[in-house]
Amino acid sequence: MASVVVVGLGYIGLPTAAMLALNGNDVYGVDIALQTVEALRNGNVPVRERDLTAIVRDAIRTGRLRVSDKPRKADYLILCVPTPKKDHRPDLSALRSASRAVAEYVAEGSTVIVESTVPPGTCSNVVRPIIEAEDRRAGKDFHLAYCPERVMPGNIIREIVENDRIIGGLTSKCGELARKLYTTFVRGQIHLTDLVTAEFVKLAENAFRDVNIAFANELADLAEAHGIDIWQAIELANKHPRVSILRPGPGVGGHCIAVDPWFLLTPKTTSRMIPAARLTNDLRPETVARKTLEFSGHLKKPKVAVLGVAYKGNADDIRESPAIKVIEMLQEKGVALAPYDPLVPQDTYPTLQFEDAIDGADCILILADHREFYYIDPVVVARRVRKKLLFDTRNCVDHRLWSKAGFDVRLLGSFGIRHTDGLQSKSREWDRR
Ligand code: SAJ
Repeated sequence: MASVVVVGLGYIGLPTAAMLALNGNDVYGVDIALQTVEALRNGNVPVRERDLTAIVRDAIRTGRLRVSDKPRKADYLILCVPTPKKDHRPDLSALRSASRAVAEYVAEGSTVIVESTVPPGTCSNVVRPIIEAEDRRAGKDFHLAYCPERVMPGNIIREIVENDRIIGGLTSKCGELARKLYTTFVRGQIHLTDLVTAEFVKLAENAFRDVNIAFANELADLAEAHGIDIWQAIELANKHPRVSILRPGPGVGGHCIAVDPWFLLTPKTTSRMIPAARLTNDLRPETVARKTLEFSGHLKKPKVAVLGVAYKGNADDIRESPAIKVIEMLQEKGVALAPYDPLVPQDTYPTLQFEDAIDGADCILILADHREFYYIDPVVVARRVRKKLLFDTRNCVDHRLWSKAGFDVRLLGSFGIRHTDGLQSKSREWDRR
């Protein structure tokens, strides 16, 4: 059993702390937000994630997970703090202050592990000098490793155990010590490498996804120009054993995919594809806003009911949400917006009750594919709207049913086609989960 400090009790740090505690380690969860510490001490979990509350309460009940706003000496000190983007550059202020906060608690033989997503070289050039300022040498007096997370929000508790992990060590001993800790709860394989390669790999994973989403989005526009349904085209193309085209959508949100690719670029690097993909994805909200106006714009002051303000389906996070960008663009054009989202808390973003959002609406605009939307009864909606227009940018409802209820159904990626006969591809994300 190891003693572990986990700094940052957000959607990565808190599940990590709980899983370490439930697998025999003595864990001290640390967060500078006193309300987070108080909430956890009272058994409330301020991070909304499937199964997380039960896991955290169990961990606290065993006495192996305690929380505080201050670190303490430990065998391992894990830094899981946010590294947001500011004008395409990483803001490492939280990581710097977390490093300073733990420095005095790094004892002889301790291992410092960074989990935050960082530009290549950060562990060596930012974290290491701060810890070493206490007259200690990394790799000799204490150990330094990097272990990025790869969990998918909405699926964290399963993926934090099952996913393979990459660990970069300053030295091979540093990597081995970090591996020893993660094998207490990770069932996936653990792959060792050096610090910079591990930092680079994390960013490459997300840049890969961003470029592939951009490709799907560009294909969607090409499909529309050719008058075909992109969703059917992607479903058929993906029958090829080596093709796996992702899903077009209204844009790329979240604080990862929309951010991390920029961390690969420095003034000394050149990249055409990464910025081009970012631009393609960042232009999607404008495309959706333009089509929505086209679809309902002939009405003098249309009311658009927006279903889903979260950055993606089955998430309650609105960071970099493309849905909010679409809402703001339509508001600027004088459209009356009525947002509904069953998962995003009211204090995060003001939304309406479902009935209030759809009452008198001229267009239903789906911007996040929450599972709940698939089960909305279009006959009920048809009775409450003013015009029966449905613009589904996520291909996430049964278009045959909506068309039978009298709706003119359009999809992003086949906007010119009125979907009636339900030839809809079954490519909804959760069908494949
Ligand atoms: N999106 C599409 N089309 C797709 C897939 C996603 O438009 O086919 C959009 C989503 O709607 C959303 C955005 O992209 O707005 C990002 O969603 P996501 O599901 O691709 O990714 P995240 O940000 O929730 O999680 C990603 C994951 N990275 C990869 O899959 C390579 C996760 O494994 C990472 O741990 C996470 O980033 C992170 O924290 O880095």
